[in-house]
Amino acid sequence: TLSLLYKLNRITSSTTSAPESVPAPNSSYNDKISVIRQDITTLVVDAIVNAANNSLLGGGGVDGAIHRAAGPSLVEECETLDGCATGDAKITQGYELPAQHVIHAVGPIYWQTKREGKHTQLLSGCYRRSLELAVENGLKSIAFAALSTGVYGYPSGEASKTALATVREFLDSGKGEQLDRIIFCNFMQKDEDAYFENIPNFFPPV
Ligand code: AR6
Repeated sequence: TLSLLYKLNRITSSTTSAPESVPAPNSSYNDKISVIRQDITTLVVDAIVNAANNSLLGGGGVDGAIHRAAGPSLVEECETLDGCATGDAKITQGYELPAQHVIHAVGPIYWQTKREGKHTQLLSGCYRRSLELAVENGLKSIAFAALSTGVYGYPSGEASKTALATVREFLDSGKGEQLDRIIFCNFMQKDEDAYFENIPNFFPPV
């Protein structure tokens, strides 16, 4: 639950100097960002972001866990959506989940899309489209699974950098003003570690 979340400014308080290319600190951003390690299906938030596939009809990993917890109405709504392109996202209700909505994002398969040099752009698209959908639907809190870092093979470090850069860019654009909580919800220790390592470069301590 949200009581288990912890604030980024505490996480990064021991960080020293950051590289020159990083964005300037902005305390109002850091107050919105959380990194946790938890089962995403337990979160009480306005939307959780699922790591889906092009069919949107369910699968293994976090997708399977979300569909099991949401109950059969979720796949019924998904059947009406006509799938989803890689790098894009679609929103549904949350049904039996504690989260109000599910945003189904389709991340890139790493080894396929890297060959074409499209992996970064496609993963970034998932995060940006999910944030846009949250704003369009008047949502205030959103929790992302670590998209593509499971069976789709995206390395955790690289994935976390793309996720953090895209969220920072979205907030810098001013479009994310209504969002008061953006959560990176990890399941594996390696993914949480990657966030802790990279977060100070995108959300520097104030
Ligand atoms: N809560 C939060 N994160 C989780 C959970 C959970 N309950 N379970 C797993 N993860 P993956 P992908 C993490 O494989 O790589 C599906 O079959 C997991 O540790 O679920 O984007 C879809 O239908 C990893 O960090 O998704 C697609 O076909 C992250 O969720 C395909 O897998 C994503 O791992 C998508 O592959």
